[in-house]
Amino acid sequence: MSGANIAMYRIAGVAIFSLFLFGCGGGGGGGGTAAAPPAAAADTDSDGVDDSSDNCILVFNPAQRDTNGDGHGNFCDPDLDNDCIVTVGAECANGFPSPECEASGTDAAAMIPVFFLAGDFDEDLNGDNIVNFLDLDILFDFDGLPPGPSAMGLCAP
Ligand SMILES: [Ca+2]
Ligand SMILES: [Ca+2]
Ligand SMILES: [Ca+2]
Ligand SMILES: [Ca+2]
Repeated sequence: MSGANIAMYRIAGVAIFSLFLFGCGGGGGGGGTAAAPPAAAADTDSDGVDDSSDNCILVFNPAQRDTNGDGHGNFCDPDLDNDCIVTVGAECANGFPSPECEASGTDAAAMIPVFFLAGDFDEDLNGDNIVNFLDLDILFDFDGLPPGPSAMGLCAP
């Protein structure tokens, strides 16, 4: 084998070795250990409004509709008399609406004057522009509880 041939083999060997190295080093795009993403702001109900500013932290309400402006979105604000507790009362638990319920002074009673009326009422909890049994269902779910929770915390204990 001549010196020239040896030199050629060496050059070829170095080239192949270089390709091998390059192939290994450059082929891993996208692999490897990615840095941990920054902690996302909490959005418990996934409505696109961070918990830190959501007026109904546990209810999907991207519109944040709050017709009485008290910091609790309508979806979680069946506290129609604004005393920070939602009450149905025995008078309203059955046969709602009824005169006995209406005389009870509860939050359920406060819904009676606009029941089955269309409009942007505080009593329209779900925002479908009518006060009906769907809204009453929400109110019943809150019986004995404060409205919210809301980031504004107006009725926080
Ligand atoms: Ca919400
Ligand atoms: Ca409200
Ligand atoms: Ca109340
Ligand atoms: Ca409604």
